[in-house]
This record gives sequence, structure tokens and C-alpha cells, in this order.
Amino acid sequence: MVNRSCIPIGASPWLNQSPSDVSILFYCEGDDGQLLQTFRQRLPDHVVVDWTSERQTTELHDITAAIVWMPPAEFFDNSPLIRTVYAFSAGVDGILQHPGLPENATIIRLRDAGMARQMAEYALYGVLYSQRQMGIQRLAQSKRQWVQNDVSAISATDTHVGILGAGALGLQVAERLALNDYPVCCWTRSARTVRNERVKCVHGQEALGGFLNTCRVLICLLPLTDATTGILNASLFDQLPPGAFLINPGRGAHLNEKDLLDALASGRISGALLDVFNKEPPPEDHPFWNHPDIIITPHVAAQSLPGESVNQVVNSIRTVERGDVPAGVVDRSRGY
Ligand code: NDP
Ligand code: OXD
Repeated sequence: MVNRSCIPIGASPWLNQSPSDVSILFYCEGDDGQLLQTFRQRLPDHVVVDWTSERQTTELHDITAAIVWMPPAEFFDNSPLIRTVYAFSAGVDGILQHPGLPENATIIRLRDAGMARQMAEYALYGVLYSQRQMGIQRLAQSKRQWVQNDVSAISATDTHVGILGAGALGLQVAERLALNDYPVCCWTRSARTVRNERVKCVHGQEALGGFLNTCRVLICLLPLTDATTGILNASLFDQLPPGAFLINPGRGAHLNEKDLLDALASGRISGALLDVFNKEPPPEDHPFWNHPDIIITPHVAAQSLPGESVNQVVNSIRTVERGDVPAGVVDRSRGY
């Protein structure tokens, strides 16, 4: 949901400048130059300044906008006038925690950008893995055991899935799972109407307990905020049905890792599919690596598609230049 109160119309930092006056500071971790070049082609009326190679030779002081993914700590040091930050990501916890982020900068994030479909596939994989008890079978195979009697027929319709969050990603995940016959319920912060009658939605702290009690599989697709940090902890696990399965493609800091290990040891949780970690990659001696009931993926559950992501950022830049409010404006007080 776009919060239209974040950029007051007419307060755009661009309004008194023609685009050709406008430089945009660029840093996207891991870019081999391709993305930078694409932005330069798509914004021929702007100067896109590469922070990595041009910061020593370019006057950065007057720059008012930036395109970023995981910018270094010094990124904003010489550009105190940056007022619009185009985050090249869906999650904005990293940029919001950046020590140099100007206090009054507006952040505009990616919405979906090809990620929702991938996230739905990732979630479906995890849900099927749990429902069809693939963990038991994988382990048995590694011991050359034939475990026909240990695998029971549990139908999709009896496998209730709960999704923490029903945003750009969570909602599409919910719809895909519902299409595959899983009863799905989402939990959100505010009340919302979901048009798909096969997807239920509850909201608020008071609804959390009842929501958790039914989830055979729990998927975390929350943004990382003060309110959601550490939410996947022992007290939450205790409210799930015994043997529930956890899927976390949200953020590593949503999960209390020790509590998960304890819950796996006690059988409270039967297994977990984890894409994100407190430290990425986890240290070599991290207990998750070899845990028989944990599947690790390297933060690839959903990767933004470059074409769609560049389109979104370029459209947002044009929208802001017109003095309008683009989609994806982050509410900094909420943290997402
Ligand atoms: P959105 O901002 O679109 O949706 C967030 C959802 O979480 C909303 O439904 C919101 O509720 C809900 N929410 C936020 N805070 C709370 C709270 N305190 N209590 C209950 N519900 C809450 O985010 P996206 O769907 O775009 O992305 C979700 C997250 O997925 C990202 O922030 C990122 O961390 C992660 N991600 C991971 C990727 C990966 O590859 N592993 C790729 C991309 C994203 P409400 O509807 O009421 O606002
Ligand atoms: C994102 C991510 O937030 O890839 O976009 O995690």
C-alpha cells in the first residue's frame, strides 16, 4: 500500500530542476557494470554517477537522489542533500539501518519486480516438502532404508498454511498455495480485504495466537522492523501444532536461531526451509549447515528481475519528477 502522505505533492526535490540538471548517485552491490549501463541508457537526460569509480572526481555535494542496494557506510558522506533513495530491493531494513541515511530522505522500494512468482514457487516447494514428508524419506535414503510405513498420506486440504504478512509477496504466495488446495490464512498488521475467497486474513497481535494454532506450515514474509525482529522464537513455536514446519524467506533477524534448534530437538518443529540468516553466509561451523531437518538456500528465494526492476525505478524517477507520488514509498516510521 502506498502511503501518499510520505512525499507531500509539490515538495518534490526535483521540481525546480530540469532532468538534465539532475545527477543520481548509483551503488548496487555486486553489479558488474551492466546495471549501471542500463540506467544510463534508460535515463539519458540524467547523469548517473557511479559512486565506486567516480566519487573522487565528481562533485557529489548537490546530488539529490540515489539508486542503491547495500551501499557502503560512507555512501552518503559527501551527498548530504540526497532526498530520494530508490532502493533496488523489496526489503528496506538494510537502507533504513544505514548510519548515513539522511533523516528526511524518502525511500522508494521495489514492489514484486518478478519476485512474487519466484517466492510462490519457493513456498510451494517447502509446503510440498513438508506435506509429503520428504525429510523422512531423504534421511532414510542416506541410510539405505525403505520407510514405506513411516510415511502417511496427508492431503493438501488438511495441511493448513499460515503466512506472516500479505504484502506484495505474501499475497501472491497465498494465492498460489490456495490454487494447490492448501487452506491458507495470512496474518497482517492492519485489517485488509483479500479478494480471493480461498485466502483468509486476520490481523493484529490479538489474532496471532489463534492463527498460529492452526498452521501446519508457517511462512514468514514480514519486513524486518522493530516489531518483527525475533518474532520466530520459542514462544511463537509453542503456539504452533506440534511438528509444524517453518519456511523463512523474510530476513535472518526474524528468527531466533537457538530457539529453532531447541524446537527441532524437542520435535515441536519438524523441519525448516531457510533462505535468510543473521550472517550471510552463515559461518562454516554454524549448526544449521549439517542439520538433518534444515534445508538452507543462499538468499535466492526470489531474485528481482533486472528488466522489471529497472523499469520500476525509472518510472518512479519520472513520477517523482512530475511531482507525483510513485508506488512503493516506504513509511519510515513503520519501517516498511
Ligand atoms: P510488503 O511491505 O509488501 O508486505 C509486508 C506485509 O507484512 C504486509 O502485509 C504487512 O501488513 C505485514 N506486516 C508488517 N509488519 C507487521 C507486523 N508488525 N505485524 C503483522 N504484519 C506485519 O513486503 P513484501 O511482500 O514486498 O516483502 C516482504 C519481505 O520479504 C521483505 O521485506 C524482505 O525482507 C523479504 N524478501 C526476501 C527475499 C528473498 O529472496 N529471500 C526477496 C524479496 C523480499 P499490512 O498489510 O497490514 O501493512
Ligand atoms: C530483497 C531481497 O529484499 O532480495 O529484495 O531480499
